[in-house]
Amino acid sequence: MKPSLTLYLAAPRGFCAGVDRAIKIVEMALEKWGAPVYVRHEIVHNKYVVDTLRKKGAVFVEELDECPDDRPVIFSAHGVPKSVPAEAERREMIFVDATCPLVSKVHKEAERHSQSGLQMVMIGHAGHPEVLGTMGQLPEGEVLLVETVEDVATITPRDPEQLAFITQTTLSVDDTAAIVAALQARFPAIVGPAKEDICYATTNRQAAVKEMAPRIDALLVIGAPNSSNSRRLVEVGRAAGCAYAQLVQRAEDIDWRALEGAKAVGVTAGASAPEVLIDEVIDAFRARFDLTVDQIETAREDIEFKVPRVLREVA
Ligand code: 2E4
Ligand code: SF4
Repeated sequence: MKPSLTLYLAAPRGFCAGVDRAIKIVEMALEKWGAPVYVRHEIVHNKYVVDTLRKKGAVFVEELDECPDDRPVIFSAHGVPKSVPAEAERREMIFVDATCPLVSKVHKEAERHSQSGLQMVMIGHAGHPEVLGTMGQLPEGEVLLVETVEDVATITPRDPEQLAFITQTTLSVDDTAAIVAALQARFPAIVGPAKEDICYATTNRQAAVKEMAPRIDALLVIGAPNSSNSRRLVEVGRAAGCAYAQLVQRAEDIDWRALEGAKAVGVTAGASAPEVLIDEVIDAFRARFDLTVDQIETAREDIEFKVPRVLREVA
């Protein structure tokens, strides 16, 4: 007799429109130009996705100087500093930018504020490729980074009256609200978006986790350790009262002993985790439990982003 267990699947979960588009761009580039196609940085932060594309002929590198001049290169969904397309142009390379349009929107926001004479404060995680890409839209020193509420007290802007803020798209909605409040308290004149620049997919996945938290004994988030939005889902689960919330890349990572005695487990997936990995996790549960699967849906998503024009004629 297997023990009984209810698995709650969060909805929305997994791929967002920006990830879907970025993966399509690599696939279409391989069709149009043949292999190898170079990709600067993991197209999205998921080993399964990267390994699958590698088998089709994508070559993943960290920097442009690892690419030859005569093969196409794709920039990852997280965005790139301005210096990267500039260098690709100088080398007369074929390049396709797979930056999510919602990240590009933040890039444009930063430029617009800077052109009107404001210095930027970016809320985000140091070293993350999206943060490097967004800060790299402006000259060095034009963007001050804050990661925490405490950091707000330490920054020294040129003119506290001439400031604007932008954010990374994958932050915790609640943590960011606290940082924005601290910025507004210290710099009352600071200009910014209505709330922050966290995208719809990040917001929706966090809301679904909050909704399921009171019903579950444990939460599993399918995603990679370098995936910011996935890691935030674990934190949101813990903050919402889930004593056990864990990031897993694959079913083989599940710590079954930690789930002993659990009657209800929640499963969600970061924006870069494909649905096959969710299916794999469900199958692993089914092998061990008398399983009931239920979905907790808090929003529907129907956003799609077009691929760049250069790839549109590819079937
Ligand atoms: C681009 C922007 O940013 P994060 O580490 O969450 O990236 P990941 O590749 O896991 O997710 C897709 C993505 C890409 C999210 N925002
Ligand atoms: Fe774009 Fe949001 Fe997806 Fe990031 S998580 S790729 S910003 S839609």
